[in-house]
Amino acid sequence: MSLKEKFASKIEPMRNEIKALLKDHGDKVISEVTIQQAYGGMRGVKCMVTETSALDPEEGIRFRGFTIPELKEKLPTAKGGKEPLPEGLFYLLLTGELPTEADVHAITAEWKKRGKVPAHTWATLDSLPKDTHPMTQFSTAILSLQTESVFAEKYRDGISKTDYWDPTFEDSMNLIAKLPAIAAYIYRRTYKDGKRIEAKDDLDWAANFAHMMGVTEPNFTELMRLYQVIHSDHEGGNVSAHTCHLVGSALSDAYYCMSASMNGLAGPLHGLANQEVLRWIMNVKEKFGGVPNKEQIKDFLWETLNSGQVVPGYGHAVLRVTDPRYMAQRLFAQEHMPNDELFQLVSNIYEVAPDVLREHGKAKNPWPNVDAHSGCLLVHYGVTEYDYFTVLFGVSRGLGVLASLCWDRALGLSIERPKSVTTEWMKSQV
Ligand code: CMX
Repeated sequence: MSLKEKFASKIEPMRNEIKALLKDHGDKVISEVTIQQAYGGMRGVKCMVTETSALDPEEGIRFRGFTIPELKEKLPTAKGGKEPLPEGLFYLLLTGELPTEADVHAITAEWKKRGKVPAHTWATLDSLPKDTHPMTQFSTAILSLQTESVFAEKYRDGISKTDYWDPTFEDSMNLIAKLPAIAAYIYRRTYKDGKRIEAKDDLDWAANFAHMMGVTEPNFTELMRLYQVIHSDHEGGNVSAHTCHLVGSALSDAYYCMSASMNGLAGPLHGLANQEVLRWIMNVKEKFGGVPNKEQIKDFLWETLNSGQVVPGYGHAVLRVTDPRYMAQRLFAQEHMPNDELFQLVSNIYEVAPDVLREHGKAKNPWPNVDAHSGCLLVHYGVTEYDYFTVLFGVSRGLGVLASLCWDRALGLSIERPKSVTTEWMKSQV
């Protein structure tokens, strides 16, 4: 059964399940909202549904019920490789089932077939100054692809609401297929010779991404597979996922949604934190004229906090433990680059920063998140241009937010329109 057929087979039972839930228990109260939450980013308010993954504060992320170590064990890998293939993760996110090797190969082939980027997207990128931030380039290129939207065309022609999922699936598959080539070209034009490297027929999606970036070290290819899996999804309330869902709720197509999602990921409190971590590390090295010792790291952490800045890569809105995505990357480093100078520095920061943040007393979670670790792995393989790092995150995030968008349309979720109130109204309540 193809991925599309499998997804289609899941829709009707899920619709019926939700219909029954709403009929029998639609009035059940699942969350209350305080004034603090209304001003404080709605933290903890349960008011949206995302099927693809769930985040437990004490345990971390589960993708359709599976932890990262479980995914590493259960998802198909490339021949000779050990890391899970992102194709398999996408299958899991979309269908809720683990794929077979054949399912994964079929997706690799499908994305290859859909991977050709139209000339006007290359021209759009070429029209931007080379020093345009890579995330601006990425979001702009994705938006330029909106000309290809099957959903927009079908909607214009008059499609039934029950069929929205079909062109949304087509748009999502077409877009995911093109993301690596676009992201790789942004890397080539911003930092390298500006020439595009064509995809190879015998490579999987993440391996082709590495190849098109021009980074051929086999362990980097493995890193890319792992990286693309673990950055994909973090339940629905984070800025990039929520933005995709919100924009999609107006029936904007997958290209509008994904471009908007990437604009949210580009914020320094969200995905851009991975570049900020590296910038912070370079600053600390520069200040102390080399690799700093733990005392010097501690001093620099305090200097950062006392100047009113956040320590990038630490803290989280939901997590209250070390991010399992951090741990997955740490394990990769321990296996492949135990003596790497930057990895050791990242490890030393890990030993010092939680105590400093606890003493500082503001952050509810003093532990590192995913972004604290990714940069040192990339630099090890020569991808040193840290302003680019969030694009790598963005390609991966596409897998999660677009799988969710397909479900949003399959379930016919409503246009999002929460009620806002004024401070005057708030005051009238107390
Ligand atoms: N350094 C300094 N202060 C921090 C902090 C950090 N790493 N993390 C939280 N705080 C501060 C907050 O800014 C907040 O201060 P105010 O009361 O002055 O507003 C206070 O501690 C309480 O915040 P919180 O409830 O613990 O955290 P939030 O849910 O508000 O924010 C996050 C979460 C991730 C934005 C925050 O921890 C942060 O800014 N971290 C650094 C940036 C970062 O690494 N972002 C990446 C997150 C992962 C991702 O999305 O990619």
